[in-house]
Amino acid sequence: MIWNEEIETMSRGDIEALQSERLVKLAAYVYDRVPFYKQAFDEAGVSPADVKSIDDVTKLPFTTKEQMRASYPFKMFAVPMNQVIRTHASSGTTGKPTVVGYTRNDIDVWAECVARCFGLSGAKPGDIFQNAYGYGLFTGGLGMHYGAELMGLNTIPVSGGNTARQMLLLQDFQTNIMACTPSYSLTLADALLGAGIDPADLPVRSFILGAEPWTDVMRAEIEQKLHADAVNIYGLSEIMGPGVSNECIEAKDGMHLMEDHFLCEIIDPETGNPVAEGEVGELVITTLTKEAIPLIRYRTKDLCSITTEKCVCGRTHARMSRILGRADDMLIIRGVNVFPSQIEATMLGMEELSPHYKLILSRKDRLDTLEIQPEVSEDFFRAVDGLDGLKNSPLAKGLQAEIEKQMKESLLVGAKVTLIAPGTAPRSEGGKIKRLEDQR
Ligand code: DLL
Repeated sequence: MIWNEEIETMSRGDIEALQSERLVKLAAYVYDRVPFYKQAFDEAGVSPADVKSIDDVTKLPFTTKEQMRASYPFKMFAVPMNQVIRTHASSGTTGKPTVVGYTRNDIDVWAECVARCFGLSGAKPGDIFQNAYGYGLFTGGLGMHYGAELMGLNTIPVSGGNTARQMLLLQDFQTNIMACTPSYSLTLADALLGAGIDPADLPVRSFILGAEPWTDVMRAEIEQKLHADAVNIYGLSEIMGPGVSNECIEAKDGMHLMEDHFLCEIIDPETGNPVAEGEVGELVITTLTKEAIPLIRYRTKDLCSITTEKCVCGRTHARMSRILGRADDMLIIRGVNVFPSQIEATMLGMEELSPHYKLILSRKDRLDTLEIQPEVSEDFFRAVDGLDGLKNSPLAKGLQAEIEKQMKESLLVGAKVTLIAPGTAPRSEGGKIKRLEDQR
């Protein structure tokens, strides 16, 4: 179902007019209320009066995660603290977390965006929704929760992890819609199959998967194992949380952006200049309606492309592609840019492998080297007679050579491949998965 027909099917002209009207207001709002933006506008030599339409957005300065960190915890808030009714923070693997606040209106807008995502994912009022994103400072749990309640779903706030309980609820509560990370959906699929539960017997129709990169090959595997649709949801805490965009179940071909609330650009991450429609670059988002922490041209570091081409579902909002990598976790191996998603896409097509793997980056003689450790399937492990065979058998050596060859073709740089036994690569225990070990 289309949750908000009027907004989601607006003409492109009307969307852009609404965005322009909101951008004009936003420029004045941040200039007056956030000292950080007053200074940034002044330094860029731009005043709110220069902003007359969305075409003027490129005159405005960028905002980076580093700048948000430097304003820890509340310096970028645009409203008095007594108007902030919720605070979330990103986990932040290095240094201080990034803190974001929400006014009551921000929470309502967020719920509206997420309700649209449920519509996009094939949910309808009355469905039973098992929410396996983590509740807490992470935006996944509570973000999905409010949107689900707004749509009128029976919302089960089970949170992340605890696979035995997830399986129990799936069966006993007869869940129709489930949300979790894509890597966790595979953990769950394996646990269900391992326990002799056939997912085809469960009434789950859709899995709403996001918060980490995944691929279409992985989607095929998830859908086949879980007998349900797997749709992609995108978001980030700095901008709002989940619900910035979501694929429609009809096309599963790009995530519709909530363009009435977010003005999105794709830029060349090196030069900062806009790229042509359809080209890959860094996603930059301006929040058009956020009150507590409005952001101007936030550099997400997520690499993707955007299209405004018509979609079969009837919605008119632009679609962004899958996230193809991050401008900052891009691996540079001997001068070649390598994205973990490329490595994954190459391996996921091979039936001798499970969808799990580990990457190890090390430095030898000042040269960066990449080692890929794909986990083999149970069948393959049996065929080579266990661990010894995995190291020494001609069958395993052949597979290893084949993967090395394919990697070289797709990554344009050599990588060492070491096959590992089933069950030994990292698994998601409920949240985002960490596959890269950087030993440099
Ligand atoms: O991960 C918000 C979220 C929760 C999105 C639940 C979807 C579902 P952060 O923890 O701030 O917020 O991480 C944001 O995760 O910049 C991307 O690099 C990555 N990411 C999020 N969704 C996707 C996706 C939440 N569908 C960062 N595909 C973003 C690829 C994603 N990467």
